[in-house]
Amino acid sequence: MTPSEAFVETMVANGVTDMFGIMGSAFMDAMDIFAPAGIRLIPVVHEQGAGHMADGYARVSGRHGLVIGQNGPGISNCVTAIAAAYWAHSPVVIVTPEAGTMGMGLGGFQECNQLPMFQEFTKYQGHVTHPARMAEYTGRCFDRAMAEMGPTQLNIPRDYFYGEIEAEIPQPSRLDRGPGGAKSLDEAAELLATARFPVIISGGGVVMADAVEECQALAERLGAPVVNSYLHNDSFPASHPLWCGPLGYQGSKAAMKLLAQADVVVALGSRLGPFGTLPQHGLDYWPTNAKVIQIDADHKMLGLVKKIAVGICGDAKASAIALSERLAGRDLACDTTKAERHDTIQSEKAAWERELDEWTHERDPFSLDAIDEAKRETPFSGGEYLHPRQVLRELEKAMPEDVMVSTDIGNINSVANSYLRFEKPRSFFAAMSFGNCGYAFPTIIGAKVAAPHRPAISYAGDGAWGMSLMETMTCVRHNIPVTAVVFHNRQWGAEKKNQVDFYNRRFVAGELDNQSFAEIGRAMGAEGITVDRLEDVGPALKRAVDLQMNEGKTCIVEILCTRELGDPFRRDALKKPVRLLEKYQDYV
Ligand SMILES: Cc1ncc(C[n+]2csc(CCOP(=O)(O)OP(=O)(O)O)c2C)c(N)n1
Ligand SMILES: [Mg+2]
Repeated sequence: MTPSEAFVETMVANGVTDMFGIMGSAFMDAMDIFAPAGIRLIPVVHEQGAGHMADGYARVSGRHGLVIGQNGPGISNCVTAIAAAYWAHSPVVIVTPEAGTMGMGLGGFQECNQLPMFQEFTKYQGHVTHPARMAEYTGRCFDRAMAEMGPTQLNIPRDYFYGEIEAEIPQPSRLDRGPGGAKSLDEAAELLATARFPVIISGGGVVMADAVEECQALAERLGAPVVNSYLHNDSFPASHPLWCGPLGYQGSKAAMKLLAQADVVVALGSRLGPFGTLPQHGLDYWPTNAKVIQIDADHKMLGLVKKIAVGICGDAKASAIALSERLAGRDLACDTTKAERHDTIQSEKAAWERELDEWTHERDPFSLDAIDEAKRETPFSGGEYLHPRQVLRELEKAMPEDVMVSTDIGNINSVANSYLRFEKPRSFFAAMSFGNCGYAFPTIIGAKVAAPHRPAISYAGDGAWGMSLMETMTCVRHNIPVTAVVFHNRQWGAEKKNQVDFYNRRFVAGELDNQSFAEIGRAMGAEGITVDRLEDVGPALKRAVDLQMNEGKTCIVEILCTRELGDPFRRDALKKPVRLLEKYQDYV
């Protein structure tokens, strides 16, 4: 066969049916046979979008997502998306055709060294060193992406697609994951047997290992509250009595207050990332005296950020089963207080819901000024500017069943964390630790390709929306209907919040004077709805989802919001300004 055929046949062996990218001469020989191989290459507007789509595709399907582009700029356009996928633990395979071997180093067209730019954000980089090794490297990239749950890179000098080789197509090799070592599991079970107030943190590993049921069984045995780790709101069903909501930035006070009482913590499938456990709502809730049992499939995460008592290198599902088995039939110290703890959990949850209901708008001085200002203005559409929290509550109430939601980086998107609840795993695709604006929309497009029967909704602020809105054309061109909610507050709000808190409201580069995003959406061939009355929020979302599910149409729901701002992202990382030079003395 030819190396192009070996490449394509290895993708087929791995069950690839969809990939995202923009065509290029560098891989045209292989691309020519994608269709007969049963592979659809979905062309996007910008390769960053393709990378995020592959990420969304992987996150919802639990399988690898694929992105490909032209050597040089097509590939460098993907760097941000691959970094984002890395921190979302997404098995994205990026195929990077590169300059031909006979020209490399001479400064030819679109020539660049493509390995260093992904070095930090990949679990494995397969560089095809000889055309005869095409299938071997291709297969390994799939295997490693799935084994390590992260991006891998397949780098192919463009002349290596041509020729004639002998090749065996490797069959996919997938890890048979286990519960971890018996010794650590025994130690964990002993700790749990003596715990008075155990709390479970259900992390992304629970989603990836499809371990919600097993997590639930363990929680029910212990009567333990279950909190979602930061931005893994879909790691436990929100309707379950033991569910308490997410930890971390703009998370659930009930979750944090209950975790603060823990004497033993089970971090199931969580790396306990540093950002996700920062103090919130004025609560420094991490139980420093509690004994932590951390379970992660990656041994390098055990004890990395938080001090732990027991580290279990295991699959969340298998480990949860192994722990439940070890506790079965035993008397546990916490058995006697089950009813009491149940009441505590319910009352904390009820208190937080009440607080959320009453928290209709932000109350800090800047936000109050912004609300006053909004009252004096009339938006272009004639209605009024809405309070983000009320908008988020209405959206929550209008969410369809089985929904998939992606969120971006921004102030309103962060506040949304309190209002996004899920019944099923693989439903929530937030921009994770890489934290790039522009993540949500292309990611939900990829998710929709993988799960066309599920309603797909993205959230983005107007700034982040500007970075990604052009992929509306991808939705329209290729019949991938989604619903995009845009919080139009006329500012890069999240960063402006720092200027409020630390820079005496000296606003630099924070204002956004936008056109109507509904209208821009319509110009791209989508539907567009502008919402400027609170009672229209729910109906607008429902209408947009109806358009998506029943008419196959993408709809941009633009919601006009006041400029009020919730708590900031990085209070931990900023300092009050000090100016030493005379000319800057006023800038404090
Ligand atoms: C690619 C990228 N550029 C810049 C930032 C810094 N940043 C974080 S949040 C934010 C503002 C987001 O504004 P918007 O999307 O309008 O949402 P809002 O905060 O107004 O709700 C910026 C610029 C980032 N996270 N990612
Ligand atoms: Mg904004």
